Amino acid sequence: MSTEAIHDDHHDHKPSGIGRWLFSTNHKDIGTMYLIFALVMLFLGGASAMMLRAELWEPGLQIVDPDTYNNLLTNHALIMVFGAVMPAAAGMANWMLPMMIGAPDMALPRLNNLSFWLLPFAALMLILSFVVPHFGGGVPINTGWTLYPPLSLQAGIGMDFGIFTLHILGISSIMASINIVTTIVNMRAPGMTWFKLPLFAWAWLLTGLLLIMIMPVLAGGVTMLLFDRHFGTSFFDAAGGGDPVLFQHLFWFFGHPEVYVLLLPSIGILGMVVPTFSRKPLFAYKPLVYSMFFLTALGMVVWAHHQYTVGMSKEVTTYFMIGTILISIPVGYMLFSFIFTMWRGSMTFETPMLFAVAIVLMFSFAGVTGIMLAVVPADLQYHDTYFVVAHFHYALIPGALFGIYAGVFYWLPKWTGHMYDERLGKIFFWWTTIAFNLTFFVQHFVGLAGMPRRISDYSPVFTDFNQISSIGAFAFGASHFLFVWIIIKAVRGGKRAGDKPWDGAQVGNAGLEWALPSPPPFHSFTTPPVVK
Ligand code: CU1
Repeated sequence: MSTEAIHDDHHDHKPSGIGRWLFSTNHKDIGTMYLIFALVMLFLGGASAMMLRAELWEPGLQIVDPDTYNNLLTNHALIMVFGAVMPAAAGMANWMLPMMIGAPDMALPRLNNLSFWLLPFAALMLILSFVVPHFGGGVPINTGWTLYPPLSLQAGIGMDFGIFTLHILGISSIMASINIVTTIVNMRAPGMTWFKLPLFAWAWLLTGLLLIMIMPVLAGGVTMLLFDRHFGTSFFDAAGGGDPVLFQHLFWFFGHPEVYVLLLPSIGILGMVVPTFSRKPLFAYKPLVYSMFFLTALGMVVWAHHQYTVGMSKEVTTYFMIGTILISIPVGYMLFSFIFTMWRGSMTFETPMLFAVAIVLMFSFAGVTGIMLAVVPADLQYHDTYFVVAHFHYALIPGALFGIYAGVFYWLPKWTGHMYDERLGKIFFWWTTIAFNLTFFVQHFVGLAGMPRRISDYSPVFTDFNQISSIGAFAFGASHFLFVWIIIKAVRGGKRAGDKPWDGAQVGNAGLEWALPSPPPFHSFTTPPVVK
């Protein structure tokens, strides 16, 4: 089908009212729905985190029992990973990718609709998994997002709802990934060769491929869990000759690359934001793309660094240790690439750039604690302590969430046609950044001092630091009302955004706001460049 034909097809079919959204095959509408869904889930996941931090305000149990605490903790993780970060990144992919590569829409628009509309059902299932145990459904999901047996074999019916939630999410992610990969491979405008792709497109190509490789493994793992629970198998049940450690391998074969699924789209966003606000092309674009490939490939083969304590052989743990430490090479490369892009640039510090600079600093810090955790004898000490919690929140909040915020502020003018309130944006940046550091920095210390994670109570010696952490968390949560207000304000009005809202310099024929070594494609928002 030619490009024109696809175009016509879309103009023929234009439902109005609620139908516009229910039956939408338009990448911008679906992108908007993904982003709104992600925002709602961010508040739900945030609310569970607030309850955890309230419970941890002082020693002793105040507001929830231990099982409910662990259920909230599981929900917090699942909602943030699958409900907030992934859909937000998918929403940005939907909005921006077709325009970046010069395509009229996504390659598979109807599949796109289905990928999105599965999500509300997954969310409903997850909410049911939380509610049902309180109506005689047995023990809730008290395992954390890792769902390790034997605990997950003993939980009540809530666990089955949780497993179905993951099945639906998995189907949705795989379909969305197939769509994104197909779009990037097949729908590029003439002249948009591989090494002219914006970094965001590269990031999503690799993210999509990763998801296609890992989601089926998680689906298989939780299906085996379901069979152990109801159909008399014993894959993971030692009493029947099974092995619970097998589940850990299956889970982390998915789980470690999943971290990169969360990080890569945000790295792609940095690849757009940093050149624009430095008014220089991306430093070493090609090696940066290669290092993303290296990161993706290496990320597939280091999973067992999450399970050093289960008694694997010395040779195996050494392999996983060395593999994990090697990952600091591509990650370090990316960060230096962004630093050298900024180097001697005409930098300005609007909200997206503030987030970008903060990400480079705070994510590097997570890299350092990551190397500490990769070292086997050290990890045996840190395992299951708050040090791990502090580490991955420094990786994921700057690395994934702040990257998404950078993207939201960067593209809000293109999405809404209005400039957001820059003053409020800057307040939001400083508020979240300070609150985030307040919450998680101290957790390194309680962790090193031995405070275990995933436990609703703690020794009184940890009270002070936990209260600092809770104050930070409440401030972090509260800052998001400002975030929503900034977005609402920009949607409703404000200064009109021009073709190039950020005054990104023109380098040759390339607008830096697309951070391309090539001209922006014709389907973009920007005025088409002069064709030679
Ligand atoms: Cu990992």
